[in-house]
Amino acid sequence: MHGLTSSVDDNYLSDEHRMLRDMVREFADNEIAPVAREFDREGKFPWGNVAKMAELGLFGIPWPEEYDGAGMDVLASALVSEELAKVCPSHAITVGATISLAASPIYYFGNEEQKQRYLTKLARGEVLGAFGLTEPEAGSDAQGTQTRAEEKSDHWVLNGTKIFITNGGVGEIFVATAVTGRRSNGQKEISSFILTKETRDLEEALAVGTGHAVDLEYTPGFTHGKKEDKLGWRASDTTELIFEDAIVPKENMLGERGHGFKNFMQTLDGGRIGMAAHLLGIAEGALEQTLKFTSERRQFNTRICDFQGIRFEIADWLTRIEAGKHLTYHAANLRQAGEPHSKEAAMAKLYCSELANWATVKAVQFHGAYGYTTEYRVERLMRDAKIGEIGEGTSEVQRMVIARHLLGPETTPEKEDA
Ligand code: COS
Repeated sequence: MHGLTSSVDDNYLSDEHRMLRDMVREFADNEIAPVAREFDREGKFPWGNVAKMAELGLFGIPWPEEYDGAGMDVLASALVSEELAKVCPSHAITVGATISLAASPIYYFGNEEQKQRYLTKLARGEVLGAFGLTEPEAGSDAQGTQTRAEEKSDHWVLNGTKIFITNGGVGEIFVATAVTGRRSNGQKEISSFILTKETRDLEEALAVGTGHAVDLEYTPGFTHGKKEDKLGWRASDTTELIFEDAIVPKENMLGERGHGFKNFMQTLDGGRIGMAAHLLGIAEGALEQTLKFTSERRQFNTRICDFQGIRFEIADWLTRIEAGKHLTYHAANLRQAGEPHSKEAAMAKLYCSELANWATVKAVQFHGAYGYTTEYRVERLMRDAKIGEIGEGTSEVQRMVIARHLLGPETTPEKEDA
């Protein structure tokens, strides 16, 4: 943290990690902090900074150099999310969703040709990407997907709608799930596909030289829907994805037929680590702002950070941040090592989402009426924190995942009868 050191960092971070962290920190302070409030207020997508982040190589951090990445690791990618989210969670999720949700399934489940064609573009930040899982009838129950893919001789025809998709309008490369048939046990057979479309903001993308690839063949029948007007993450782009007889070539199936659900669950295991880091960053950003404010603000002729009521809360805050770091960095290292990490990712995400929400409410409280105005960053961080308990699996879903590791699947009377 600015002005504070964490011994947790000493345990986990290499010199390369520290250099990356410091570089992103400097970029966020110099380039993002001055404009974050305006982009939030206007709900405007920060194309100029996206181009700068692409130039810094932030979109390719965990991918091998052969795919135009930086050849670093999952922890490095988490550090990028953490540093960006301290200053502007909207910027952080724009990068995070491209890495964890679009590039990641292509890296882990794609064939060589798909990696060369799509992953390289995402890794360079040449275009943004997204992941289509959630549907009107498939939120927490991700297997409830109703998007269908019908097999033809040399292509698939997709019909359906995905909702609440980060980077949905601005992105060009997407991975999405669809039902391709029935399994022998009668359950839906879910597969995943790579689809492409032109960015909605073509003019802005061309102006900054990022966000549009001239050599992508777009998927006919695939478009984005309405842009959501949100409580937080206001400078990030959230839209529907619409497939109307979308024609996807056979070679764009991602991974094996019928493995789409599992592949997406594994993708979300990684996404949850990125989100944990993001939420940790929000809690740290809110603490930094609060330390600054409470050591300058005086009441009753005393710096307000000298009141015990504030000191004790700040002590808890720092303690929780250190605990959140252990959970998050540990989960990142397990994923990097190819070890099981669903439970650890869920724990990190659950813990850090509750931490970010607790911390930002405290931050606003300790800023008093100032904290309730848009002049101070903490009100934006408080609004941005809320999605942490909802997106990439609600806190209830994280608890389901963690409990299943201890207790196995839930049995209900209907399931026992069946
Ligand atoms: N990695 C690999 N495989 C996994 C997995 C994981 N993390 N989680 C589940 N699976 C597999 C299971 O092993 C099971 O395989 P078999 O059919 O071979 O037995 C299959 O997937 C179905 O698993 P399960 O029965 O646990 O699925 P459920 O329908 O009960 O759903 C939850 C599990 C609720 C955890 C899942 O639907 C979920 O994560 N929902 C939230 C979705 C979400 O986060 N959405 C936000 C998207 S915003 S980017």
